[in-house]
This record gives sequence, C-alpha cells and structure tokens, in this order.
Amino acid sequence: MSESALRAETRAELEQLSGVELLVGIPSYRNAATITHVVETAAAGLARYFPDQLGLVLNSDGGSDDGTPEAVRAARLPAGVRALSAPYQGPSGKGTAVHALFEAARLLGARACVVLDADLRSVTPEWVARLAGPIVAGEADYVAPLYTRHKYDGTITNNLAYPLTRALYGVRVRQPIGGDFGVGAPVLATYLAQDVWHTDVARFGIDIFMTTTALAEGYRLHQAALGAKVHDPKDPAASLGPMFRQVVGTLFALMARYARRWQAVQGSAAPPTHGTPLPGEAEPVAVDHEALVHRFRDGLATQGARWEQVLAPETFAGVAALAAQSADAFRFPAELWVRVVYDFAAAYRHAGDSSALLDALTPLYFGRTAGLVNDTATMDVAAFEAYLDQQALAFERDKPYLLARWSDR
Ligand SMILES: Nc1nc2c(ncn2[C@@H]2O[C@H](COP(=O)(O)OP(=O)(O)OP(=O)(O)O)[C@@H](O)[C@H]2O)c(=O)[nH]1
Ligand SMILES: [Mg+2]
Repeated sequence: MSESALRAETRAELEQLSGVELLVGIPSYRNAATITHVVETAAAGLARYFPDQLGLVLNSDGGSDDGTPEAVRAARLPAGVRALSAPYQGPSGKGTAVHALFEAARLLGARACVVLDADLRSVTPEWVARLAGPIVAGEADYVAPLYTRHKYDGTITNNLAYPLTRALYGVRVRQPIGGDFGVGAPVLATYLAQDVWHTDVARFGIDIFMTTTALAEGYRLHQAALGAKVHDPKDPAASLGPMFRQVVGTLFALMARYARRWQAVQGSAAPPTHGTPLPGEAEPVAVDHEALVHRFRDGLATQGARWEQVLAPETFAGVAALAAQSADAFRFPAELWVRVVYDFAAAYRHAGDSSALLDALTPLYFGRTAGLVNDTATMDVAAFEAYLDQQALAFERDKPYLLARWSDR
C-alpha cells in the first residue's frame, strides 16, 4: 500500500475540526495568480448553497514558490467557511495532491468532496452546487463536469479519453478528464483502497482514473452542466506530450484491470445531466497545426519501426501514407485513428516497455490532432460536437476489432 499523501501536521490540523460535511479541494502548483478567486468562489458556493452543512476549502499544494499558499490565506471568506492551504507529501503531481484531498475528506468524515482546478477563471458558486448537489441529495455517487470549451482546448479528451471511455464502458461522459468533479464518500473510499498512488495516477492520470474507476465499479455517474471552462490552456503541440502519456497510460492500464467489464458492453447512453449550461464564452485556443504535422512526420522517422510492430499491416500502411500530405491539406481519418488506438491498447497489455509504447503513440496523437484541426476549422460548436459524436460512434462500431485484437495477442 502506498504512503499517506497527508502530512502529519495537516492531519493534526484537520483533526481539530469537527463536523465538516462538505470539502472543496483545490490541487495546485504555482497558481498564485488565479487561486484566490477559486477559493473565494468555492467558499461562496458552500455558504450560499449548503448553509446548513459545515464546509471547508482545502488547498493541496505541490510546494509552490510563487506565493500560492499566501494567495489562499488572503482569500476573503463568508462566515461559516474556513480555508486552509497545506503541502502534500509523496511523488510530485496533481494526483498526489488529490490523493491528499481524498484522505482529508475521509479523515473529516465528509459526505462529498468537490475538486476544482486552481487555474480556473470561469468558476462560479453554482459549480459547487451542481457538482456536490446530486451527491448530497443521494442521487449520484460521482459527478463529472460538462463544459463549453473551445474546439482546440481538450484535444486529449476529444480524440481519446472521451471516445474510448464511451466505447469501453458505455457511458457518454463528455469530460472524463475535466479536472472539476464531485465525489461521494463511498467512491472516495474505493479510490483510496487502490494501490495506484505511485503510478501515473499520482500525476495527470488522476482524472481518468477517477472516472474509469467510478464507471467500472458500477457507481452512479451524473454530469453537471457548468458553462464555459476558462483556464490556462495549453497548445497541444507545445506542451501536452507528458500529459498524454500519463492519461493514456492510465486508461490502458485500467483496461487490463477491468477487461471483463468493458468486454460485456455494447453501444452507449448519455448519463443523467443536471442543470442548463451557465452563461459564458470559451476563450479560443491557438493550435500550431504545422508543428503538429511536423511532430507526426518526425514520429514516422523515429518511431516507424515500432509503429510497424504494433499496428496491423494495413493500418501501418495507411498511417505511413499520411506523411506525404502537406500541412494545410493534412487529414487523418477517424476510422484509421480508431484502429491505431485499438492496436496500441491491445499491445499495451503485453508490452515489456509500456513507456516506449506511449512514446510511439504520442506522434500519432499529434497527427490525429492536426487532422481534427483541419477537418473542423470552420465548424461552430454544434457542428464540432456532431463531428466528435461521429468519431465516438466509429470507436463503438469498431469495438469487435478491439475484442479480437485483445484476445489474440
Ligand atoms: N500539486 C500539484 N498540482 C498540480 C501539478 N500539476 C498540475 N497541478 C494542478 O492540477 C490542476 C490542473 O492542471 P493544469 O495544468 O491546469 O491541467 P489541465 O487544465 O488539466 O490541462 P490543459 O487542459 O492541458 O490545460 C491545476 O490546479 C494545477 O495547479 C503538480 O505537479 N502538483
Ligand atoms: Mg487547466
């Protein structure tokens, strides 16, 4: 079993508090510029929507040197809500920060824990109501966010985490790695009982671990409509490589664990969704599609031999042929991408070196992202959602191929 992520001092401090029923947890690393607003908004949400329940806002920080803990302490709080900032211990990463929050929630005996990202700009008090409300009402065990995001914010979600989770577990969770969640005490206990806290779950694998585990363990998952997600987004070409490896590595690892669950699932359905979208516009995210195509071509040169080992011959041939396209006309058909993902998922199960396998998949993800950007350049939000729905259906339709690949490797 892994070590506690809660430090002894934090544990002692929490033990002084009694009767906390709702915890809002905020993982952070160097978020001094944005976290005060998140703390104040979370506290306002607790006070306004749950006036009869004692609430606590807890920041779990990764040792920021930019004044993040001080920014938490500077927050103005309504009567009846406290806020604390505490460093966690253990492997650095978002997942360890959340691990400490879950341990804190269990220690306090809280009924529900809401997790909010520290870089949020569009959070409102209603987010707390919508993420915790269905749990407090006894209707849901786990609440995932549903936001309006710009087309190119969330490329790991759109190309992989959403369609694969939907095809595997049969639930259309549109934001399985959104970062803002509501978790009830039983689900939280299930998470804490898993021996995963030294893996990529300690880093950016945490969100997909939470959603997948909730689904595969049969908990009631609902969605909460939150409106726009405005945060500090990242250009996928510039900075999403490590996050991609951690999310996808965790997703693939959980496929082995829950094979019996997903093998029995056909088709998919939307989960119950609470609330109408809150007003607000998503900020455009710039994507350097030439850099993405370049990373893909570079991948063919450096990882081509591994692609050839992992992919079925016709899939490898299809992928290799893409490299001849110019960046502006670059296309990567969804059906081909589905085959790539399924071949890699099946190979991951037996891979001696899983990190080399994820390295090989990363440039293919960049290629598919470039293809998606070119396919959808002129689309509005509704057309873009329809496009993603088609891609997700392609994952569902081709699931028999995954089942066959999974068992014959
Ligand atoms: N404690 C801690 N928190 C982290 C670490 N990395 C990220 N976080 C927190 O996790 C939350 C999400 O991180 P972001 O970098 O915004 O990631 P994201 O929004 O999921 O990713 P994008 O969609 O790519 O922008 C923020 O609150 C971060 O402060 C870390 O190493 N340690
Ligand atoms: Mg963010």
